[in-house]
Formats: sequence, C-alpha cells, structure tokens
Amino acid sequence: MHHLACIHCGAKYPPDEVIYSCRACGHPLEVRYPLDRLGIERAEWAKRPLSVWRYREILPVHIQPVTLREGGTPLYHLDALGKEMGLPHLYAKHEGMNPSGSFKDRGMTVGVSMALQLGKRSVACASTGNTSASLAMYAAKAGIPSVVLLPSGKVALGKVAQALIHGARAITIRGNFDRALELVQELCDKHGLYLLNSMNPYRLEGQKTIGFEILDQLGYVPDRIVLPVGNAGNISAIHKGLRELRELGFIDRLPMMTGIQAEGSAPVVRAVQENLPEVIPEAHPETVATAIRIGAPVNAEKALRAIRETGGTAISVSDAEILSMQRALASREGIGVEPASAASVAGVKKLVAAGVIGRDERVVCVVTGHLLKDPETVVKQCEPPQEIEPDLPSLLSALRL
Ligand code: AN7
Repeated sequence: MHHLACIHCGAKYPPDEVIYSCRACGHPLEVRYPLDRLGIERAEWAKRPLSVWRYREILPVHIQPVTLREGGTPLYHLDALGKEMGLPHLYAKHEGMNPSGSFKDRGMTVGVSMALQLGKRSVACASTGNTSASLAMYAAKAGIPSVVLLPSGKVALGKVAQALIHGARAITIRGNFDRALELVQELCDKHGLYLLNSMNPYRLEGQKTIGFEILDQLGYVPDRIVLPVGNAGNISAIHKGLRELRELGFIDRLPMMTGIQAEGSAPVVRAVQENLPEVIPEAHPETVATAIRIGAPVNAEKALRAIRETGGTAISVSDAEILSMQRALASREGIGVEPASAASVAGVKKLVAAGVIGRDERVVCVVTGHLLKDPETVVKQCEPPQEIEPDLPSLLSALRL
C-alpha cells in the first residue's frame, strides 16, 4: 500500500488522509509506493493498451477507476521543424488528443477516482481553463457535482464551453488564477469538497504516465523532455514517475527536464537562471498563452528539483515566438495545439540557437492542449476565408485558375 510523504521534511501520512500539504512544515506531498514489493513486470505492461491504466500498479487507485480512455496519445516525429532546427531526433507528444483535449485528463481520471475512493462526493478546482474542462468532464462521468473557479475574461472559449456543458458550477472571479487558487483551497478546507488542483499529490500520479508512455513509445530514454510550465505540476509529475522507473531498475538515467514559460509569466525561469533557492512569485503574470498565465506556481519546489537534479534548464519565450510556433506546428507538421503547448517547441528552437541543446540530442516536447481550446487566438492570427458569389467563375477567379 502507498502512503503520502512530505518532500521537504519526510513526514508520513496514511493513504486515506485528505491532505494537500505537510501539516508539520507546509511543503508539498508526494505519493510513495513500496516499489521493491510490488512485483511489477515490464513485459506485463507491454501487453496492455497504451494508456494511463497500463501502469496501474504504481497508481494509487484500488477501485474501478472513473475513466474516459485517457492517455495513449500519439508521439509524432517533427520532420519539417526538426530539419529546420537541425535536430533529427525531435518529437512531440500530443496531449491534446486526450478526451477533453489536454493532459489534465490523466490527472483527473486518477484524481476523481481518488475522490470516490476517499468517500468524497464533490470536487473543485481553480483553473486557467483546462483543469476545469477536465474536472467537469470526469465529475460528469462519476455522477458527482463539481465547482470550478476561473479568472474572469482570461480563459479560452473552448475551455469555458467544456466546463459549462459538462455541468460544472462555474464561477469567474475578478482576480487572476493565483487568487482563484487561494480561494478554492479555503472553500475545500471549510466545506469538504475534494480539491483537484495540482497540490493534490494523487492527481499528479496520473500525469506521470506521460513519461512512461514516452519511454514505451520510443523504446529508449530521451535525452531531454521539454514542457510548458504554469503551476509546474506536470514537469514535477513526469520527473517523479521516471525516478520510480529508475528505482525499479527499468531505466538507468533520467532525461534533462526542461521547462518553458512565457516571458510575462516566468517565475520558475528566473529562479533557475539566477540560481535562487526558491521561486519568487510574479504578482502580475501576463501572456497570450492564458493556460500558463500563473505567477505563483504551487509545485515550484518539486519543479526546481526536477530541473536541477537532471541537469535540465528553463527559459522563457515571447508571445510572438509562441504564436509563430503555433502556426508552424499547424501548417508544417499538421499538429494543432493551443499557444501554451507551442511554447515547449518554441523553447527548443531557442535553446538550439543558443547552443544549449546539441544537434544529436533526442528531444521530446510535450504539447499539452488541443488547438480548438482557444479558437479566438487562432482566428485573430489568420486571414478570414474569402467570400464569393456561388458560381464557378467566381471560384476560379478567387483561386486564380
Ligand atoms: C495547455 O488548467 O493550470 O505546469 O488551471 O493548460 O502543470 O501547471 C493549466 C496548465 C501547460 C501548465 N499547458 O501545466 C489549469 C492550468 C496547458 C495547460 C500547462 C497548463 P502545469
């Protein structure tokens, strides 16, 4: 049986305790398994469908999970963009191909299952959009109510649409994501809703399977995994999972964990580049990539460890670089992602130009959310379709044929 442990002071908590940070020191918790006693066979995993639940022995859920078939997302080789950057081994793991269109579904299939396992009957989160869409969807599947808190005017249209149609009680606040997160924590503390933001250590367990799938799809450990960073949960989760595989003896080294943030919202990058002991929150984060418009990442401590222990790095990219890479992925690779997701590939381009990423490196970018999440940002960048009279001469003339 697993237990919870503080990553800072090591305090231990039983698996059925509803707790989101260490009572002794306030630092983040993680789930720990008796890995040497689980008797996991890698060959057994290979027989199961590629999905979050392929790896169920190192997930905390013991009931029938609440699932919509998450995970098993494609890993694409980026032929055109890799060639242009001089990187023959550049890949994108398209997490936009999950049921709700983002990687959050991996966290929510585990997180909402845990809510039921722990006897909780309602769930809540604050969100820049994707977490709320995913939570609403899995709460609908589980048949329990959900509450989502969103920063007013700063959530992409598709994500709001999802939260609403899947039946979440959606509230927008006149404040940013960081404030919404403080508020929902208070709500959950006082009223017993189950909190499914990424300080919930069980939710991150689902997300660590991104790293497992990458290894299973490539057949080797890549040199580097690159992610957009907001609350810094995903980069921490993938690192944690890969550490477990190393402990199990399945791999002997870890990829360099590399985080990309938007220039106007880059507290983790600053901490890495200035070698600060901890992340200093950014009071007024701003970026076109609203998914990662987050100034006070709750998993900063875990993320700094992930980056530093693996010899990775973090850099920021401008909104213009993000949007340009969103267009390049769409028009040259056929991969449609939302702005935050394009940040990871834009970051790789910048790191190659700076000589940080070597040409022979095998690099996997996690592209985290689908293009259709944020149609407004897409339409703003493109010429509208040309309208013509409904006859062949007009069509031929429009096509200059
Ligand atoms: C597409 O939905 O925080 O660094 O509330 O939606 O693990 O926070 C979304 C984050 C990257 C950053 N890409 O991941 C939310 C939320 C996309 C995202 C991130 C988010 P973390």
